[in-house]
Amino acid sequence: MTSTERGIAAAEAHSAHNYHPLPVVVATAEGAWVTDVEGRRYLDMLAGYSALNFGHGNRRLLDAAKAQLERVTLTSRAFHHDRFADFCTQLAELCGMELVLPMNTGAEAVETAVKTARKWGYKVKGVPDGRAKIIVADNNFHGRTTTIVSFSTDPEARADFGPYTPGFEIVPYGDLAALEAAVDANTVAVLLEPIQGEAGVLVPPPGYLAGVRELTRSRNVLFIADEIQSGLGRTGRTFACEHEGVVPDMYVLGKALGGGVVPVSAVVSSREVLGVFAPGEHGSTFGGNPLACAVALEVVAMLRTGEFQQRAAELGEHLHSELAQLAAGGAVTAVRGRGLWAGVDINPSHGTGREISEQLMTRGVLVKDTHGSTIRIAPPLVISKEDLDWGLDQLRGVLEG
Ligand code: IF1
Repeated sequence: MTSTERGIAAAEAHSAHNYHPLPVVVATAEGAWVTDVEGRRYLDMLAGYSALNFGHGNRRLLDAAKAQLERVTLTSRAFHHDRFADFCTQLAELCGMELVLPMNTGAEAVETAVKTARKWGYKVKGVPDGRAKIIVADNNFHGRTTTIVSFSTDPEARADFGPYTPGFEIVPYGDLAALEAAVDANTVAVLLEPIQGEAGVLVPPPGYLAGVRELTRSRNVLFIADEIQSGLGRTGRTFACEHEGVVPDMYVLGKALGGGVVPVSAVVSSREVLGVFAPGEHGSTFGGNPLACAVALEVVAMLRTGEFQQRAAELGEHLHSELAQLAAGGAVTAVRGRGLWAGVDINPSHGTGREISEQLMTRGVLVKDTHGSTIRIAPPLVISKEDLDWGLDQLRGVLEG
């Protein structure tokens, strides 16, 4: 057996099979490249589903983490620590908001957003207790907790996990009329991904997000933007909402906020909204811990200059023009996305998304298929143009081979 086969067999022998990973065992990584246990190198065009926007082994993030490791890593929120105030202040400033509630994973931040919206509904809007409604979009992906999968439309994510949490209504993504019809006196929030990731990098129709913003403002409903995957530079702006000139009532952040070094997530909003919490009403053992704050502070500092956003915008233009040419050839039936983020629908005659991913892996490129024959492309924002072009050459080779 090769060391790859040994590694896979050992993993499969002692772990739940809730994933079907590609047959590659990564050992080290740097920038946009990973190296497997046999020394083979791969261009990483998934970037941890956009957690690794700043690349593997980002020197600034590792230095920030290493320095903090030697100082203090966890206090719990039972006490203050000396990185917390700066983290909250600087993240709130980056978002143009007033308050931060730090958590760890994206799903925890989404759950926090749901609890915040409900409590705001009861205490500020005056919705009768227990009657709060939150409107979500079909084909959403907001995480894997039982409440979050309660409003999923993906049978794979939802089946066999009931009984489901009530209080959610699903409307078609991009359909403003359907959303308007669904808003009623008990609606406390609309929760949307500004671009739907798992659904295949679906960009909503122009004007949709602005319409949601106007509708929610006029009906005293919170607009919650789940920017866990779309945010922090991926689309060429700090937030995907910016492409439509929209500022939501609440940002839900995760993934790249921890730079792929530590899990860091947060809900960022106004004092009116996040001010509904009193001590003891919500929390987390690790939420806002010193190590997380140290890394996230460095992420915020890197985003403040706009260089990563600019890079994603410029290289993204190139990515999408190259992919458009592939589409012209018929091997690709559709391309969607913004910045360094694309959903590529492969002509099924060339294989499923999984088969294309496997063929790309043999050529030294790592991507992840989503549903059916769609692959997503989301490299670290630090990828060089040469490496991006090399990766696209491998995709071209698989499709034309
Ligand atoms: C898996 C998908 C992507 C997210 C958005 C919240 C979360 C996610 C917009 C929850 C997480 C991850 C989860 C991971 C694969 C990946 C994923 F395929 F599941 F849907 F990216 F598209 N909001 N997405 O994208 O954040 O709790 O995971 O930190 O579950 O397989 P998390």
